[in-house]
Amino acid sequence: MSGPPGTPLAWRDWIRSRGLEIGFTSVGIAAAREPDAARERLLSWLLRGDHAGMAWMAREPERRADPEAILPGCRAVISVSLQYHHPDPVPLAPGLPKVSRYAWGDDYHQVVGEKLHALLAEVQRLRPDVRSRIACDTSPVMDKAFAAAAGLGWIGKNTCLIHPRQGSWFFLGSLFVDLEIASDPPVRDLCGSCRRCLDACPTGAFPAPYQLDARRCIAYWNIEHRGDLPEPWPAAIGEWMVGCDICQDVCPWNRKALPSTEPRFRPRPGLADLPAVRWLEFDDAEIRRRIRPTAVSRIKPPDLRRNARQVERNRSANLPAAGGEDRGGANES
Ligand code: B12
Ligand code: SF4
Ligand code: SF4
Repeated sequence: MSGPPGTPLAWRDWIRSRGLEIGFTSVGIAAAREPDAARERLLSWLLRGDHAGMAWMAREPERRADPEAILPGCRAVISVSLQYHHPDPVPLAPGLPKVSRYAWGDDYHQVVGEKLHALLAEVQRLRPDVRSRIACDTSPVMDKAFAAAAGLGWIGKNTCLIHPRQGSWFFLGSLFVDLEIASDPPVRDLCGSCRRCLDACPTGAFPAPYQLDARRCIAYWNIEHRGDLPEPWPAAIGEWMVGCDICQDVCPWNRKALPSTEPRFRPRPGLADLPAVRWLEFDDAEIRRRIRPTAVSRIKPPDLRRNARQVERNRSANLPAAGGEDRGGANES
């Protein structure tokens, strides 16, 4: 192209096609204003204490949905998604601890972050004066609310962003810019009367549709909580060593979810394919070496060992009584 696109609409088309070339699954644009009711919902979530021990979620909550606070002079939010779904059966083999799909490959902060920098470089090649702020779960920004406003999907009753063709196995990132770009229309909520996720959650983490109480979520306890697990969580995590996928596994929109084309999200050997007892044999340095390139590195080595030990106990406790099928239920012991 000889010069930069001449209109906000032309910028949108140009940015979308550059983003798709860089490898994003979807690229959408949200107007530079607070997504509808996002701030109110975040404040009520915090007031109820649904953020559990994630004190960092309560820091500057009014900034998280405010583009002007995130980037003074912001004129558009470029929202991106990157599919991580690899329909590989390895981590589902019998006897292995359960590791959520999002953690099978390389760390998404790194992969999505690199691609966002590449997209920004493309924009700045044509308009070097464009100011920006990049976010991918790395700063206080409501990635889902902006992605919903940018038409990348709808926030489902399980509180994940869902796309009609991609399902919900994707990561999100946001690029705030002071460039005028035409925005995309939102996608309508297609949950309808379905309530599979609400009924399938083994620990009752959804007090209501579209509302997640992290105090009752396995993914909170085995990823975010430091130190011993309080009762009833040792048994309630079931066989989940890292995160939990149940409320997405049951979602009908994930039945035909697109496979990921990102090679770095392929399951890494020596991680989700290891029996839980192996993690108990490793010292901190060896655990760090194995998890450093992945999103599991959010979990400290002693806490990963804690999870592995508990998963092993839950598995042995479950084998004779429940035929090994009653996985992850609360208060089993
Ligand atoms: C804190 C956090 C968690 C917490 C809390 C989860 C949560 N739902 O809030 C815990 C540790 C439990 C968690 C778990 C997971 N997380 Co997380 N997490 C985040 C983080 C850092 C902030 C999310 C947030 O702002 N929560 C606060 C609440 C208020 O916001 P909310 O979820 O948008 O919820 C409100 C809306 O749903 C709203 N709402 C929206 N529409 C509607 C409509 C109606 C009618 C109503 C009434 C309400 C409503 O009401 C809710 C308030 O109650 C984001 C990254 C980021 N910076 O945004 C990643 C993020 C949400 N997580 C992500 C992932 C992948 C996961 C896991 C799948 C990992 C795993 N396998 O273990 C699970 C999924 C669990 C689940 N069902 O959500 C992805 C989600 C991608 C996607 N497709 O949606 C994100 C976006 C990271 C990323 N950059 O890709 N996570
Ligand atoms: S991630 Fe697991 S525990 Fe958390 S809400 Fe979903 S099904 Fe429930
Ligand atoms: S399982 Fe059903 S209710 Fe839950 S998010 Fe998926 S479509 Fe919506």
